[in-house]
Amino acid sequence: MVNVTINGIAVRVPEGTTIMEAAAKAGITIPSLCYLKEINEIGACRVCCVEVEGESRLVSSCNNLVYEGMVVYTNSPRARQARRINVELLLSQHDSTCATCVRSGNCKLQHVANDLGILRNPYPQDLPKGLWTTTFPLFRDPKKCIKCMRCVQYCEKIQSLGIWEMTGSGSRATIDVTYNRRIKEADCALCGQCITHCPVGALRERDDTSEVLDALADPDKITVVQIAPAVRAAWGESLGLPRELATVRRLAAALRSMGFDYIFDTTFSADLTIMEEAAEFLKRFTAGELKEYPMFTSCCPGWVRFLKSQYPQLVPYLSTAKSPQQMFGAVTKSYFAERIGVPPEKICCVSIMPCLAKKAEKNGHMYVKQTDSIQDVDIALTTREMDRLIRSENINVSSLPEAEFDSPLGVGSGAGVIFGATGGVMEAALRTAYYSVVGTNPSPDAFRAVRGQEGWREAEFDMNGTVVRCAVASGLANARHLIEAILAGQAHYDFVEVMACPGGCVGGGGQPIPFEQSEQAEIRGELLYKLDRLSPLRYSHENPEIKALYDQYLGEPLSERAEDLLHTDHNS
Ligand code: HC1
Ligand code: SF4
Repeated sequence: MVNVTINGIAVRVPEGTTIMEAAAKAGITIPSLCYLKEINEIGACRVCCVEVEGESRLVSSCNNLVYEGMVVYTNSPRARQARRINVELLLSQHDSTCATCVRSGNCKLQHVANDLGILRNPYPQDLPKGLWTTTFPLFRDPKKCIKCMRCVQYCEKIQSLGIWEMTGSGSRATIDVTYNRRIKEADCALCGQCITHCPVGALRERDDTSEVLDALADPDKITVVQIAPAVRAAWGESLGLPRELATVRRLAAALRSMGFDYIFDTTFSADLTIMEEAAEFLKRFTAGELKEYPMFTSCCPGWVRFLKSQYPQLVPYLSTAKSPQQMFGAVTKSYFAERIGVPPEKICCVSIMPCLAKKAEKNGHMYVKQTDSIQDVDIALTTREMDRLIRSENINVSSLPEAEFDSPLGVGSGAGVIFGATGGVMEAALRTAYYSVVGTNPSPDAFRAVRGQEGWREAEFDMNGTVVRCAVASGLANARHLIEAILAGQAHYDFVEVMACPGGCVGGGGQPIPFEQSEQAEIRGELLYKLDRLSPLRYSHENPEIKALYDQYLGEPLSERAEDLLHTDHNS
């Protein structure tokens, strides 16, 4: 332990503690812009600089460790002045048009500048030229970038893709796509994590909210909206709603007051995915097709993009099941369209997803029937875009009574809900696979060994004397480690779930951005597990609306019609 004094307060902290952490222990907050614990500790922004007695230069507090007897002043005149100048210089290269910025109110630079009382900048503005005009779902505004390096480090260290790098030098230094590529030519998985870790508005999703408003205003369109499992765990955060008020039924009420004709739950089609994916797994497993490599889940489009670009030789091992988002669209524009007696072209299918990659997934060879050209899903919004729509419509959500989902695509099981947390797809699939093999339900928590936050977990389960070896990974660097081990023959599995975002969809790149950047995935995931525990339905195969869909329309999992509507060819 070491003893230090910060602003006159004595603290005792373990060796290896940074000045910033020691200050926090003393109840003193040191502002910062670039710092991300264990990911970006480079002191690039110089906002966290402090004065240390006996040192001639100011030091950055995020990456300098305390030592015995250290005396620190976080707000000495020198430290305060340097912090202010550093922020003013950043502002001189930042397009501070806050009123039209998607991150206004949730921007660290805005916050720090305001806290420092910077009301006028003495330095002339010198903004970089060029604006990205692209339809790619990820959008970058160089005029807002503060070169903090968070996106560079996150994409490199946590997602192992290294899409961003620092280019240019001096005042012309900026962040751009590596190897001089354009973003759509790079191997970006569209996980969106660089957006959620950007402290300002330099990175954002393509905004598709006006398309939704157009569809809602079109009298010839029937608007059908689906809400993804993970959205219910986070949507209220950026609206300032307490968790007990931010229920999925209150969100359904908000969407209804916006004018959607039908409000459904992607949890329904998560159950459908389980029916198809569990059947596919058992078929491939018993046919001996998985002796060399396992079957991989296919519902996370960030992961599918990653596998296609990094390990194309493993694409045949992806489940052919479409994701719940796409299955929902396919069922809406076939079974449901027939039930309400309208042609599928009249339906506009909107999805609310915690994810950016869903915007690309819906455009990638995802047609209702494999032979036609009607897209399953028309518009995919992130949770953040949906929150913005709610705000722009001035909906006072907390005063809305909860609303029910519509039928027949509105009932989901607890197994479908946990899709949104890492390990949830595996657990849900095993509940149904076990039932198919053994003929009775397992305990709903029989497969809880796949839960948790470690980036790569494994478990073995016995099904009527047959051992099924499972692994779960979240975060693409973890997925890469797992795949390298499989390819090297060091790891052997039958069934593997991968989610691109750490913690699964609850931590998705389209979710509300927590102001302090403390990761929210674990807390949100716990909420989904609680909803599963409380659900009267814990098995996808017991969902009455799923049973009716098979009885009335699909026949059985992997039937010809199910293959046509619910499966895809990942090579097309
Ligand atoms: Fe996900 Fe999925 S779990 S991919 O995170 O399989 O986005 O929530 O909707 O499609 O169900 C996302 C979440 C989501 C799909 C499901
Ligand atoms: Fe990297 Fe994900 Fe950002 Fe793409 S979206 S650049 S993969 S962090």
